[in-house]
Amino acid sequence: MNISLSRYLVEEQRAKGKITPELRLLLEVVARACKSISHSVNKGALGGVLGSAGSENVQGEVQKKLDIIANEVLIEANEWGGHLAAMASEEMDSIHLVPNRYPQGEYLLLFDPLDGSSNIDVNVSIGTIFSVLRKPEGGIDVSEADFLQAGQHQVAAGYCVYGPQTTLVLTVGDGVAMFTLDREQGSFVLTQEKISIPADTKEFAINMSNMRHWDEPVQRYIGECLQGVEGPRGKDFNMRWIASMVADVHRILTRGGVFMYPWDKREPHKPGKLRLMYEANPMSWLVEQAGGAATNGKQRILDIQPSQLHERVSVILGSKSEVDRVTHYHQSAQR
Ligand code: P6P
Repeated sequence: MNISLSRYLVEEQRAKGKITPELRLLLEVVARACKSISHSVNKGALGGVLGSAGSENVQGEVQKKLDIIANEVLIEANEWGGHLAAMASEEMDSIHLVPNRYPQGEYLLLFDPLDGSSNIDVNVSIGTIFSVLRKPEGGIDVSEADFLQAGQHQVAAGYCVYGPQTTLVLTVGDGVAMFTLDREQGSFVLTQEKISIPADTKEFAINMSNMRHWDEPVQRYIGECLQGVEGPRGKDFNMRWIASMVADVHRILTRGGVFMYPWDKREPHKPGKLRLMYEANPMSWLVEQAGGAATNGKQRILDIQPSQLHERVSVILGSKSEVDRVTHYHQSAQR
């Protein structure tokens, strides 16, 4: 018998008390927004939604039409429910307060509305990433500072991958569950729970074109993988790089692997390319909840105390023994 997202959330609340009615409403609204985004994405050229919007986001990146559509869908879906105090998005410079005409809730929602935008026009999987924090006690108006909480304080995190299937992947701190969109019913159906990432793997995901710019520990790790069975690892490795974090992380949650977007010397002042608050933190919690690990090479990503809403971070996540090895190489290089 099919278990819907709503039933899963109600039964999680009954069993573990981790999902207040407001959090359940929040997650159901986000899931409904992802269904709507999936519908627009799947239309592609037929919906006139491909190509650039002719504008730039806070990161100085060209915005695709679908980036803006996805952002607007998430904002509109989450304003009226009374479960949220404010939202933050990769596509918006500053936080978005819930308008005064609606009641304010106790949660903060952060999202990358459409991650992997460079893949939109070439029909490769993309996705929405979201993270939920609790608004700090006290204080009347929400400020950006209220969002600057380490990833370990998340109360929910997940993503929706728009690929051959539209799959919602979610954790509230009690393991990772996957829901596949049943388009006839128009609902997300539980298709896997208690996801577990194999500790060992033979598959790494990194953009090899940046190899000459990496720091020594990453050069060492990837160099050893490339030496294969004759090298120090004693086995051959495979490589995947979809250039869509949601798709690469989904593969790792499904069959293991290690994903790396490390610091490199192209822009030495930036700690990495990926954003901490709404890409690395939600993905790191999901990976840890599935038995994997996630560091920036030096420390656990979920322990990083953010200082800016859009700050970037170096990301190494996935199968625990591989992440531990890369982190060990960084630590011995530091010594
Ligand atoms: P590159 C997509 O733009 C993204 O933020 C991640 O989803 C992805 O892993 C990475 O950037 C791809 O970066 O430099 O390989 O294009």
